[in-house]
Amino acid sequence: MELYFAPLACSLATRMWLYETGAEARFTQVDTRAKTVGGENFLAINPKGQVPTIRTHDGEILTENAAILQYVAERFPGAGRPNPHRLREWLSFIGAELHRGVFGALLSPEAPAEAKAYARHLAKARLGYLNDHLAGRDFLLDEFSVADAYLTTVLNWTRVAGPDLADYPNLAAYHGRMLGRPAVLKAVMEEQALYAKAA
Ligand SMILES: N[C@@H](CCC(=O)N[C@@H](CS)C(=O)NCC(=O)O)C(=O)O
Repeated sequence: MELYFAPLACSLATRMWLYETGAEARFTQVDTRAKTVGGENFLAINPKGQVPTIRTHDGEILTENAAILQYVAERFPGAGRPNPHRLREWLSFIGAELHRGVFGALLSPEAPAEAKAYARHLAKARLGYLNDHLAGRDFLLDEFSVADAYLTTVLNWTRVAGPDLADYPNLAAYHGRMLGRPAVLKAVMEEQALYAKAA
């Protein structure tokens, strides 16, 4: 399969899982601002112009984090067998409530100050909920899953956009633990280098 990605964007979650499971994949960098890939029109591949996008083993184009992360989790299972309903529940929460609902505005150069203030207000309840859930737990589910890869990717953005994870001690400890996983660290380090090169 092929992963279309942008450095340190949400597509990083899929890379983390591919490294975690040792899956073979091709990684193709997209310029999400210019909507190009290798100088060609990325919109011809994904009309939404967003990453992650994958070309599956059947040659089909698949989009949306929740769908892609479930695809790679099924195709390349990890050590655990997460309850599929709970996995979908977490992927929906992270995607809708946290990724788009909070960081969509916090990271956007176009979002007005009011939108960012409202996102910071929403973040309190959502990060608070995660902080409570992670009390005494190592992972969102029983073992490391694609939901942890997605949440780790989103929490990385707090370093540039806030809020300060120090206000959420269980979440801060979780984020540190996840970044200590060799596959996660390798994915982050590689994309940090690509990000710096593209800047
Ligand atoms: N609903 C999409 C959102 C994906 C998304 O927000 N991707 C961002 C990077 S993190 C992107 O491609 N932004 C460029 C754009 O929206 O034009 C999903 O869950 O996959």
